[in-house]
Amino acid sequence: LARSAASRAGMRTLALVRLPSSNLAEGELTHLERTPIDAELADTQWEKYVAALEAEGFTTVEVPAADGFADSVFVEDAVVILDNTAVLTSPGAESRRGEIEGVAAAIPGLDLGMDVETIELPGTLDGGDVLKVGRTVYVGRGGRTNAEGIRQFRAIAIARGFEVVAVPVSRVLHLKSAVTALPDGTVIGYAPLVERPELFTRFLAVPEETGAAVVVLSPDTVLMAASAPLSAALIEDLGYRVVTVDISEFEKLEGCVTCLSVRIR
Ligand code: CIR
Repeated sequence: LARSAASRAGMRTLALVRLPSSNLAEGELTHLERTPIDAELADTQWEKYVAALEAEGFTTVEVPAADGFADSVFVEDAVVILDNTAVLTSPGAESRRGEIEGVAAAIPGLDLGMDVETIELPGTLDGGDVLKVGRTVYVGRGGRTNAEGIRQFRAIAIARGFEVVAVPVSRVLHLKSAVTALPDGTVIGYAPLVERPELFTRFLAVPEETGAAVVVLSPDTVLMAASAPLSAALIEDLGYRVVTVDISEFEKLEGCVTCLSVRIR
């Protein structure tokens, strides 16, 4: 039985995931040209992504599929977890607003007694723009998240003892397309896409764009995309174990490893 350090330590490790919609290929594109999506391969990659989380000790919970919502597989954008509070987001892309209902309905079923807060229009905020590093929450202000969304989010986060730092994002879709954080809090990113690296306490540049995204699986293990072998090698050199998954079909839609799940500890 594969059990991660996190689960051995008795930490709660749930991950929300959502089955790809049958119209996945019609997902939103902002910075990339549309290229054909192999839907069958996407389903296989998704299953392997879910299997990788489970192999590392996560219990995955499937949010009922939102068929017809092409981007619904990117479930991270719909909800942000702050301790015991689920913040339902207000997607910046109109085509994605219908994704929230199903995620909202799934929260009570987790049986965690979570508080629920919501970001309301005209505020917009995508979960992909929210990066938590300890008690600091970086929020990207860009194409999907607006100032009013950040204002609402800040009030929710500050009330729960988090510090909120807003970061401009214009070169990529979401803040977390450009930067994520290692278990020790070092923020990693692909420098040409990071506008203000000095906003992060510790910043480390990685050599590939898709190498900027890691999912923390435990204090010593991260999940990365197979498309970033040089970045994976760099992170292994820092003493981490790197688990890789091929998510090529989701990368064609500007998705990365983080956005395919919501981790709840
Ligand atoms: C979108 O444009 O909304 C989707 N095609 C991709 C969303 C990726 N989400 C993320 O990085 N958090």
